[in-house]
Amino acid sequence: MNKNFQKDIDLGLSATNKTLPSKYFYDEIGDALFVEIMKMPEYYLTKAEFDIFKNQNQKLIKALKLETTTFFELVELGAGDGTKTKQLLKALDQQQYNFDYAPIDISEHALKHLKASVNSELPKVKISTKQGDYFNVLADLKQSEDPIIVLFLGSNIGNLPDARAKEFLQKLSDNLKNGDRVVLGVDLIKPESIVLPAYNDAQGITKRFNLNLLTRINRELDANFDINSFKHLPEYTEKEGIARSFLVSTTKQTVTIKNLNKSFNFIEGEKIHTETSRKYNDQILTDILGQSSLKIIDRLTDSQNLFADYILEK
Ligand code: AVJ
Repeated sequence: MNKNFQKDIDLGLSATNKTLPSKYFYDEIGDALFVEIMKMPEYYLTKAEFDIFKNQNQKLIKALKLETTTFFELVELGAGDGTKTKQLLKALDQQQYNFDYAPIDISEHALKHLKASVNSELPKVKISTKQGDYFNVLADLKQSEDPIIVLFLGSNIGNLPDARAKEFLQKLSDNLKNGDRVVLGVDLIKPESIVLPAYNDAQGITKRFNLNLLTRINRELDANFDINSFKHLPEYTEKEGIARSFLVSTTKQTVTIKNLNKSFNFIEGEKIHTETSRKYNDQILTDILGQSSLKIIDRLTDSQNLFADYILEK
């Protein structure tokens, strides 16, 4: 784990255009900051998708054609705290659907929490948490005859460049049977005046989230990044539909990472690309689905048309 971290940081900072993988935001502090991000007034994504799961769960159940099943496996990739999903679970439970809820996460801690909260709030729902790699777990589930419904929410796919998102969906499709369905939550392309504040909030929480990556490198790789000489810079154009976050060196400086036995030079104004958050429309998603056998069969949006949950079928 730490070896991969070391290697990825070295690779990213050695590149001509410096970059660091966004997956490393999520240490204990990063997890807590992301919870704060989801509560920020500017961060519309979570609220919009919650609106869909709270107010349109009947439509969602219809779109997923669940009435025709006697039993299904409801698998969630990267479930987090399950706030949105619990709205759907509640509706399914009230209507006496027969299903297993199987959240998959790499964090044992997150799964333990989720299990406890589902058990107490929805005691009749059968939950079997699975820790590990998404695709290994899906490959196991595929062995059974039961239909699988996969939830991949929160526009988490947006962190992947299009080519990688394509590979991800292809791999997901490979691990499903014909007729299995996917709920893919994505943020929609919209004006800069709405997107940019979501990544540049007034309280500076996103700035702390971004800078925490350097704090983490300092701690885990014995480095000496001066947090005060880097600033948070988000960018977005509606034409491209991709938000990007950078850390910008405000001065000419050298940073030493002892665990790598290396120093990295920064010129004044030099950027480190730390995150890509892609926004979608039908065309872009269709292109990304490409040759995979997943087809769009429906699409639900929140009342303000900010966010979409696409229903895909293999
Ligand atoms: C969890 C990947 C969907 O890209 O909007 C929030 C992460 N980064 N603020 C996003 C994030 C900065 C978020 N995703």
